[in-house]
Parts: sequence; structure tokens; C-alpha cells
Amino acid sequence: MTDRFTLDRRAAIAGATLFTAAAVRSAAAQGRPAIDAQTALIVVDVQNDFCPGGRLAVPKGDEVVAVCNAIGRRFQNVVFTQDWHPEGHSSFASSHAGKKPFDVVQMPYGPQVLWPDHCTWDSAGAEFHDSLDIPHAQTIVRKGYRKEVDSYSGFLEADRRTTTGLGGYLKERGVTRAVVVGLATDFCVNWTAQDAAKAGLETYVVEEACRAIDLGGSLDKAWADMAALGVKRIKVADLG
Ligand code: VGL
Ligand code: ZN
Repeated sequence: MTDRFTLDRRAAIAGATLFTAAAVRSAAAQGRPAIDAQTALIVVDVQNDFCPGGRLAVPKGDEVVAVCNAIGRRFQNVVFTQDWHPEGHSSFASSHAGKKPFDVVQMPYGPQVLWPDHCTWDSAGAEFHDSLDIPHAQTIVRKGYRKEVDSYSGFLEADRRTTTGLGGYLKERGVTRAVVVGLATDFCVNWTAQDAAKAGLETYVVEEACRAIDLGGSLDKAWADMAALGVKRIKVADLG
């Protein structure tokens, strides 16, 4: 444990010192993120319920784990988001008479896709995948814990008004750049990346470190919406 931690810290410190101001500029010019003290990796919802065997399994969702682990140790700043719903949450189809998963209903804040029950407090499905191994991650931001409001985004709930605190946290810590990975590309990764960009962060999504649900074209739309906000779609190799 101590050894691994020491190594991670050394790697992070080494990574940080590689990025001089000129290197940061040249990385950005090439469309890739500088990985320095101002950069945070945001690992979105890598939880059992979103992996094969889970209650809202994302196809091949578990394949992101090894990729997240590999890139995670390159970042000094790592934040996890965790989808975290009470029983009977309003995003669950089971809370709406006559509705089934993937139906869409109108909520006071707009359309809401209904999901199978998932990521309920204290369930095994809400836990992070067992193999997720980024021991130096500093913060876990839970979201979707208010019964009447969903939250795909790690920054802002679906009412688009209630903040989770993540924006303030990153700002206070001097983070100006976000690299977003995890599950699912077209829902929580998408909304988190869009809100990161709206918060003024230079934002990247790493393609192979995400997997999608893809409901009725949602994946293509997600990439287009992210691109429109200036979110850059990159590959692991672009991390240098
Ligand atoms: C998610 C649907 C419902 C996600 C969370 O993590 O993408 N999707 N809750
Ligand atoms: Zn959810």
C-alpha cells in the first residue's frame, strides 16, 4: 500500500514538473490536455449497476475500469462521481404507475428518461467497481440523492439550478482543466463534460475510457452537443 502510494505520488510529481508554461500551451495547441496541478480527472459513475450484471448495465461498461486505472495514476487530481439514489427515486420507472424503463415522462424540470431501479443507497450496485483502483482520488461527489430530481451531471442537477458543489471545489483548488471518463458516455459523462465546459474548464473526454447506453441516437447527439460547447474528444494516446 505504502509503496504503491509513494510511486503514485512520485509519478504525479514527475508529471507535474514536465509541464512548463510552454508545454501547457503546446499541449493545448495540439488538442491534448496538459496533465498538471491545474488538471483534474473526473471519473464518472464507474459503479456495479452500470457494468455487466448490474441493474442498468452499460454494454461493456466494465471495460473502462482498466483504462481508468491506467490513466488515473498520471493525474494528481482525481474526483469520482457516484450516482446515489434513494429507494423510490423519481427517475425509476417503478415509481411511475404504468411506465416501464426507457419510457420518457415530463418532470417539472423537463423530460426525464425512466430507468430500472439502480444505484440505491447502500446497495452493492451503488458501489464502485471492485477493480477500480485509483487510491489517490481525493473526492467523491454523490448526485441524484434528492428523490424528486435526477442528476446526470456531476456539477448541476436536472433542475439545472441546484449545484453539487463540484464546480466550487475545483475552482477553490485552482483546477482549470477537466478530463472526463467513465459511464455512460451519452448520459452522465456527457452532462458532466458539458457542465465542466460551461463552468469555464478546458474539457476533454477520453473515448476509450467511456462506454455508452445509446438510446435512440443519444450517443451521436451527445458527442455533437459536447463538441458544440468546445469539449474535445480525445484518445488515450493523446494523453501523451
Ligand atoms: C446514468 C442513467 C441514470 C449514468 C445514471 O451514469 O450515465 N444513466 N443514472
Ligand atoms: Zn441514476
